[in-house]
Amino acid sequence: MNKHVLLLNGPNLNLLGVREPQVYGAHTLADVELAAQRQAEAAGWRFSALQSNHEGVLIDRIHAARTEGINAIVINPGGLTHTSVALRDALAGVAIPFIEVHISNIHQRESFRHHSFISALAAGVLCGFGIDGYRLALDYVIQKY
Ligand code: CA2
Repeated sequence: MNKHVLLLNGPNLNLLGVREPQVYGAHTLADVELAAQRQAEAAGWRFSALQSNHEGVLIDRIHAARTEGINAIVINPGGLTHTSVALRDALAGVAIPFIEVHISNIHQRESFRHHSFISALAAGVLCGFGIDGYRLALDYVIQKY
């Protein structure tokens, strides 16, 4: 059976390409998801994606990923990165390898963005590469898992 990767995006990332292009660039979330789908499928992987503005929806999707046999997760949790013990517990609970992606360099920004509740559990963390971070994360997933 083909390997399966899940791309998750958290709160407000539906606004990509619509607001704050100086921080997050001009590409939309649909552009990001389509490019990731093409990249995954070209490598023979199955691809699923979800963006939600709701913490519990993301947590439920992570739980479902375990029963579906998802092999790896690429996640940009948005602002939940800096606040959510519950999201961290969900990722720890399913024990699926994941890569944490941030479009902006969170370390160049406000100090409250410098801490991530999930980084210590991540296989790797990419930040500051713009939307290329998603492609780089997926490259790694495809060669590693
Ligand atoms: O740099 C990232 O990818 C972030 O995860 C984005 C989050 C922010 O809270 C993190 O600190 C870093 C915010 C997502 C909001 O996305 C927007 C996109 C376009 C316009 C407005 C918000």
